[in-house]
Parts: sequence; C-alpha cells; structure tokens
Amino acid sequence: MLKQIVADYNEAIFDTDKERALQVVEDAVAAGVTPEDIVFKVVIPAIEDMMQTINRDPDANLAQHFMTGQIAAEVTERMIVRFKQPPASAGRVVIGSSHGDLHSLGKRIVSGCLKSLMVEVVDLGVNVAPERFVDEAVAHEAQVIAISSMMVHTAKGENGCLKVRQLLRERGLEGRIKIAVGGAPYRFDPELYKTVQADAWAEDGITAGRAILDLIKEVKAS
Ligand code: B12
Repeated sequence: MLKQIVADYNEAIFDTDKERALQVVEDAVAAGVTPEDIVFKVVIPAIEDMMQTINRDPDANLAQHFMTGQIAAEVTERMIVRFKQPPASAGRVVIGSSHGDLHSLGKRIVSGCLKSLMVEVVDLGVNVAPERFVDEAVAHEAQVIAISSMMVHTAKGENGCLKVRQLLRERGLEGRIKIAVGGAPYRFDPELYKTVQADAWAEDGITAGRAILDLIKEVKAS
C-alpha cells in the first residue's frame, strides 16, 4: 500500500497539485498509515526525488522547485501534530534558519523529528540573527541551538554559526548551550561543521534528532 501512496504523492507534487497531495496523505492516514510513516517514508523521499530531478535538469520548473517545499512543509506540519505525544520532555532546543536564509523545510522536518523524540522545540523561524539565537536559548533555558543553513554563505558567513559560537564564548555559555547545524552545505562537506565551530551536525531529520538528543544529554551530565 505504501508504494502506491508514494507514487500518488510523487505524481501530485510533480504536478504541483497541493490539494491532491494533501488528499493522498489524508486518505493514507484514514487507511491506517501512521503520521510518522507519512513524513519519513513518503514526504522526505519525495523531496529527495524531486531534488534529484531539479539538480539534474537546469531548466527545472521554478514552480516545482517552490511547491515541493511548500507542499512538504504543509503535510509535515499537519502530520507532526499527530505524532505520538511524548510523555515527558527530554530537553529543549531553539531552532531557526541562519541569518539571510529563508529555507524553512529542513528545519521544520528536524523540529518534527525532535518533537517525536520528546524534545521541546522553540522555532525562531527563518533569517534568525545570531544574537537572537543566543538570547532565546538563554530565555528558554535550551540546551541546544540548532541552526539550519541551506546556502554556503549562510553556513560559513559572519552572521552564521561562527558568530553564535563567538557570542556563547563571550557570555561564558559554552558549557550550558551546544550548537548543532545542518542543511545542504553540510551534506556536501561533512567536515564543514568543524570549520564553523559547531558541536555536531546531521544529514537528515532522523539523525538530527539523535545527534541533538546526545548534545542535550551531554549538557545535562556536565
Ligand atoms: C526548496 C528550495 C527552495 C525553496 C524554499 C522553500 C522553503 N519554504 O523552504 C525556495 C524556492 C523559496 C528557494 C529559494 C532559494 N534558493 Co533554494 N532550494 C530549495 C531546494 C530545492 C530544496 C531545499 C529543501 O527544502 N530541501 C529538503 C529538506 C528536507 O532538506 P534539507 O533542507 O537539506 O534538510 C534536511 C537536512 O539537511 C537536515 N537539516 C536541515 N536543517 C538542519 C538543522 C540541524 C540543526 C540539523 C542537525 C539538521 C538539519 O535535516 C533535514 C530533514 O531531513 C534546494 C536544493 C537542495 N539540493 O537542497 C535549493 C537550494 C538550497 N537553493 C538554492 C538557492 C541558490 C536559492 C535562492 C538563492 C534562489 C534564488 N535565486 O532566488 C533562493 C534563496 C532564498 C533565501 N534567501 O534563502 C541553492 C543554494 C546554493 C548554495 N550553494 O548556496 C540550492 C542548493 C539549489 C542549487 N542546487 O543551486 N529554495
């Protein structure tokens, strides 16, 4: 059954038909597919497929590029609230896209995965200034700042992770707050997280959840 759902969903996003894509997942849930399976086995693979198509074809339709993100974000948000509710909080994370970066989908997926792992998530949105990351982490007593960067310059630039690290150091917070990063530039260069002085990175939402949970445990144990 899942194979047919994946095929129907992929066809809908290829046609940029949001209503049909939403109907496919709602029908699947009604038929007993879990919201977690919709996100991890339908939505994420569909994005990867579409990204490969876009990357192969320089003339790829901008509407497809845009709607893939929009549809997946909406489906993910609808499903995340139906994930199994966690019994207790494992810790707290502030998450956002780095300064100058308006890509939101990866961040939303990571948030969903974290929530499914009982981590409380404070979503600061997109285009987040480094000072705000730190101020909000302190205000919410978060153990981790999670920074999503989809472009090379927003990952490596002066208003990205490097600046967050500098602020944590200056304010004596490095033992209390760890930094996790992710996004396309880190997938292209798995050593980049060290260059930008993050504590950890992860290539997808599922591994992000685990990596961030490890950082939370590290802070709590110190
Ligand atoms: C969809 C998309 C858009 C959509 C975004 C819609 C939205 N609401 O997010 C739109 C059309 C708006 C867009 C705009 C632009 N885009 Co764009 N976009 C993409 C695309 C196709 C997919 C990104 C995406 O959503 N991926 C799907 C998610 C699920 O994957 P992900 O973000 O990587 O997230 C996963 C992991 O990385 C990880 N993760 C993500 N964040 C975090 C954080 C932490 C802490 C952790 C641990 C893990 C983690 O877990 C996530 C879930 O599995 C990529 C191509 C690509 N190959 O990535 C280009 C891409 C990122 N875009 C690119 C560009 C250039 C742009 C524009 C500048 C285009 C333009 N000329 O206007 C603008 C920039 C706007 C801005 N200022 O930010 C380039 C960046 C190139 C570079 N080297 O810097 C890419 C790589 C395309 C390309 N091949 O050229 N884009």
